[in-house]
Amino acid sequence: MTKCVLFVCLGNICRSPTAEAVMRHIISQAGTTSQWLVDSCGTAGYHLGGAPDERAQAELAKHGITTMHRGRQLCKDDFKKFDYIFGMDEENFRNIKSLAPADNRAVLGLLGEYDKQGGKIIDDPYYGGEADFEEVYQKCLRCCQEFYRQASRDN
Ligand code: WE7
Repeated sequence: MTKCVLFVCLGNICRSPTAEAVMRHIISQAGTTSQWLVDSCGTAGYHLGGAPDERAQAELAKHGITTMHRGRQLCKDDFKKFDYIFGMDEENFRNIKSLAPADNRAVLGLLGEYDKQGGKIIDDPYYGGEADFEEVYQKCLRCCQEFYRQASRDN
């Protein structure tokens, strides 16, 4: 069975496309691409069709990862399509829950819950600098690795 995971942030240009690209990379390295559907989106529709932020792309490139993602907004159908929907911060999480249908069966959570180094919140780097994008990348990497391990165990 295909495992379907959706990463969600505010604008879908920094954190969630980073998480998506990192997750794709992990899956590709493991040779399990055919078993997964991975995507990202924003709670806002501010960057529809746009490429990820240059700073997020530069951070990914440092680690040999590229992304072809284009911005899109979270919609009701996502709750039918995805098994896991992860927000980056509490505001994302509130917005995800408020769009969820009454009969929602997708697992809704924070990606940061998978961080063994604590944290829980993956902060918005939009008004930050390179160090903030680096931190986003490292958190996404730790969390996606741990999520991949857990999701691969319970089939
Ligand atoms: C962001 C953002 C992020 C903030 N990515 N934007 Cl200027 C704006 C207005 C509505 C929706 C979006 Cl998405 C954006 C552009 C894109 N990560 N973070 N804006 C942000 C952060 C803190 C306080 C205020 C804002 C607009």
